[in-house]
Amino acid sequence: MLTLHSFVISHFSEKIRWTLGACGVPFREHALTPGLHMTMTPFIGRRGSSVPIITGDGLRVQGSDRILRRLATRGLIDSLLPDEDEARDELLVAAASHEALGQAVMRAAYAPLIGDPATVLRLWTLAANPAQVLVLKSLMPLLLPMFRQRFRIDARTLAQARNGIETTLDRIAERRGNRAYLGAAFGIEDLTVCALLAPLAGPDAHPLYGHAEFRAVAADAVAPWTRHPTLVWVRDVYARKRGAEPADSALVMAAARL
Ligand SMILES: N[C@@H](CCC(=O)N[C@@H](CS)C(=O)NCC(=O)O)C(=O)O
Repeated sequence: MLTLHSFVISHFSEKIRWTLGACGVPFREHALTPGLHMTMTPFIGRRGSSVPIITGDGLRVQGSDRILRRLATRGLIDSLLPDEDEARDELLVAAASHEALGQAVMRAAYAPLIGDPATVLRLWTLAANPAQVLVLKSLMPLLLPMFRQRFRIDARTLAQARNGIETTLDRIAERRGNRAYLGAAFGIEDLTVCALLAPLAGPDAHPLYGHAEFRAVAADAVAPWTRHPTLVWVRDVYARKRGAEPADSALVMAAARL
């Protein structure tokens, strides 16, 4: 069986979690604790420290777009792709083109929290055991400045991130027009865009991003766009397509601790 190594709060992990669920691919989720993950992910994925990573069934793939390609090659995500080879490749390239959106959402969501270590600790320890909580708490004064520097969360990059998000929200709305999806049917690009925007959209159908506590934490970051047609669309797609998480999933258990 596949294992998805994730953070429960990671939207790039949500992209793969949703994909596997939507395609009926059996998997278990190994939810790591942000901040402490760096002692494990370089050895699990061998391409740096980031999640998501997929292992099992002969696979060891790190990076959500690389994961999608490998799953596609194995014919595991056919229901989110067109039949013809060329069109499949084009759609995977289109999905991968939203990497910058994911990074911008990450910066915009964390920027208001960087001066609030208690909230960051709460979000990062949603899947942690008590010992990990203690260790992370003691490391916070060291980790937060490192995190801020490594992911370049400063006034200039925040302004760029917010501009990028706004442009993308408008562009997606324009491209979609009155259609239900970006393509002729729900596909991997729709899922990618919706997963990467979900921390801002706060869809009811997502146990964590739709949780009142999470929405309150994200409120500052989302404020200008709460009613933007693209975020309204994301909530709608989640309602129609996301499917329920199993009651014993890492995500549901994390949401119960929020
Ligand atoms: N391009 C990567 C981006 C993944 C990414 O930025 N993941 C974040 C969590 S949302 C992460 O793991 N950050 C911690 C790190 O890089 O060590 C992908 O598509 O998987």
